[in-house]
Amino acid sequence: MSRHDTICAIATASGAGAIAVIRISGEDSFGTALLIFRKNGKKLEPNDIEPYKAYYGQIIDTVPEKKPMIDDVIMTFYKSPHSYTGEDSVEISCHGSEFVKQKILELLCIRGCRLAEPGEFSKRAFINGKLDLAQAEAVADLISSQNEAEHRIAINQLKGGFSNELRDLRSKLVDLTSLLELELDFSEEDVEFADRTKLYELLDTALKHIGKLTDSFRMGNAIKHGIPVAIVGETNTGKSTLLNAILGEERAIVSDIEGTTRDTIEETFNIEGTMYRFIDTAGIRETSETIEKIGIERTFKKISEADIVIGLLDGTKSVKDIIKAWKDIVNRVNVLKQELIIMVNKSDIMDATKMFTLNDDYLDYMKSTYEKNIEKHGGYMTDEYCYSITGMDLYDIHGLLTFSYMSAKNPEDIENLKSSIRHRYTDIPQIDGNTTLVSNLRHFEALTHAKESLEQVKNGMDNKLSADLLAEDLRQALYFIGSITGEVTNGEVLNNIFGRFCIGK
Ligand SMILES: Nc1nc2c(ncn2[C@@H]2O[C@H](COP(=O)(O)OP(=O)(O)OP(=O)(O)O)[C@@H](O)[C@H]2O)c(=O)[nH]1
Ligand SMILES: [Mg+2]
Repeated sequence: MSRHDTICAIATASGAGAIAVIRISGEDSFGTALLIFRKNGKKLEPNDIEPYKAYYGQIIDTVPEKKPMIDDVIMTFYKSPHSYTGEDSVEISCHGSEFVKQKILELLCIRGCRLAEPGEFSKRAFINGKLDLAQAEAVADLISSQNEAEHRIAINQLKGGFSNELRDLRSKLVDLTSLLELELDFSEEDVEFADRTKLYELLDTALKHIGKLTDSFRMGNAIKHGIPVAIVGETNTGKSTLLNAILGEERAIVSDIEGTTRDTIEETFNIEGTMYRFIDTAGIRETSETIEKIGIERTFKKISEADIVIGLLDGTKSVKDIIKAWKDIVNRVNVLKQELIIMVNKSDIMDATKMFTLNDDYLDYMKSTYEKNIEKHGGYMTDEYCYSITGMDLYDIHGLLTFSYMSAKNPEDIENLKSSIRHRYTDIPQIDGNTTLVSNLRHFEALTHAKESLEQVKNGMDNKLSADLLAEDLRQALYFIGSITGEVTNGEVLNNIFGRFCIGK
């Protein structure tokens, strides 16, 4: 496969449609396309073509003598370097029949084109300097965007917003490096040239900048893949029933056997325009069974990664057991960072009088926790102290006192839960075209590595390491940042990235 081949592919979605677009790119695009095209019955030569003009005509099968007409089409010609790929390119708009599309591709291949690999048009655009790597990835994100927030992130990245920030960051680091190199140049004379205060200052701004970008990943990732909502609790509390009810389909296996769900099951669902990723998990219980144990470890991991945790309790259990299960969940959630929604399930078959006891016991437990601590503090409990005792601040404890009853089998309860999810999670910022949110794992990892290298530099400076060692870590940081936009890259990385694109893009 040579990058000098002329390539072709169907650029529109598969299946029948009103029209479809076939794309050709490479040196011989004009010549090859014109071999199978007739305008008013006449063949045109590449020199006859005025680029950026649409030509109406017919695709002709020139191989068998009879020359049957395949389709009425419009051909548009783009002259290098002013095309998406930066090469001579042609787009054929034909009727969207599967047969017509395949036939045109076949004719082009007979005449010397080769079928494009996935993402090959974008890869050529990158190689020819039309887009940097982050922008090329934004093209794929734009195509797969399903809501406004995802779309905005992709557009900002495509316009170069993210790349500009990286350039900014890079130039800060280059300044740093040159200060250090100045010192290196004079190291023979044993002079510490670089002003270390200035170095610290530059380093801190760079670290802050990277920190802002890496922090945005949680949000960017939530927007791209859905806000993670983990449904957790002991076995048999109805987690899988709840997942199915939310999705409106039988996605997970439900049974009254404890430990039915062994692995996590994830499915996205849109509530009032916001995408959530619901995660059904293996029920938490003591077990010696290896596979179930692995599943439960995954549950704990999912709890820590989720933005919202739905703690599901089984209302048919005793009050004591319910409270114990409730405490187990609360202890695993970081209520300062995560939203916790506690639900007592199976209200349809639970003993209603238990609700009162449960509420009272719950309140009693909280009240006694308060009172014990308030006594210790002479009648006044600070937020910090409350946090050190309970892992929660006062406000959150009040929030936790409210828990609700529901039945996963009652559609009305499911609707209420959905709206409570929607309204309790209001963190999504208004994303305008200028907000940079990191939403790509590759970018996040590169930024994290860059941050680590910069922290090394800082440590090194604290420990008075020599300039050449510091410069080495700085170069590492520059390398990682450069890898995001593709200033430094290798074939394997490129194949990996573009291989995930669709054919024709
Ligand atoms: N009556 C009633 N039964 C329920 C409700 N929710 C779940 N169930 C039943 O409870 C049993 C367990 O439900 P599952 O959804 O499999 O429970 P789970 O929490 O996923 O269980 P594991 O996967 O084993 O952890 C099934 O028999 C369900 O039909 C409910 O709200 N009311
Ligand atoms: Mg289950």
